[in-house]
Amino acid sequence: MKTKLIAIALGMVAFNSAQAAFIEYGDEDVLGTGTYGSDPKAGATLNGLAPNAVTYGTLITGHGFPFDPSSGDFAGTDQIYVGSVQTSNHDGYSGHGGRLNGPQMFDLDYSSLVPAGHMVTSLTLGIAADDFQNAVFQQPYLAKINSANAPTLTNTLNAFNQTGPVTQFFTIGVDPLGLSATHHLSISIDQLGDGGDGWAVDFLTIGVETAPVPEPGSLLVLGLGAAAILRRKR
Ligand SMILES: [Ca+2]
Ligand SMILES: [Ca+2]
Repeated sequence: MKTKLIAIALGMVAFNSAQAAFIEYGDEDVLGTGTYGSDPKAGATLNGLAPNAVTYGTLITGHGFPFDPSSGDFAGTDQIYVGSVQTSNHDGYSGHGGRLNGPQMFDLDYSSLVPAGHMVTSLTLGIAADDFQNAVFQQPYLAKINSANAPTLTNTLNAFNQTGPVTQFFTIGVDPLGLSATHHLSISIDQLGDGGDGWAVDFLTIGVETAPVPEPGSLLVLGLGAAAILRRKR
């Protein structure tokens, strides 16, 4: 867990008055099978995406399988999943003994990116997606964000043909109106159909932009102060 915290710290971009930063959850290790040839996030927008906008990393990385998470891996990453109800096998992942039934759940805490008195004005979610093959096997995925159906995320996952297996990072803009006051984002990914097309996630990111929340109380104090100064000047 210590290494994960260090990774999160290193993933944070310095943030000051601009109040824009991102956190990385999990490690960039191609599901524990190796290393990327270059930054897998390059080409994707990590912060400031409009709701439901989608961008992709340019790097597509093939790798060996199967794999299992190492101790200390961020919960839900580097783990092969199949549907919550699996009645068939379409790929190597779906027959791996170490697979888990969905839904794959992520709890992403981004509270460290939201200064006191600020509100989130944009949130950009990044996912290093692996071996999503609905385009081939026609067993659709269903994704939820904060327990609500997330059509754009679902459609993005369902459009992949990651036969190989290959991994590719993408980002998606999440509507700030659907965010939690606790500044945690919960992600759920399951597979419908026969559940027999295995998948995995290598790492995730969250980028947020924030702005100060106008406080009526402080505005009142400022107004009274200004009035007092004006009175003194008379
Ligand atoms: Ca698959
Ligand atoms: Ca990983």
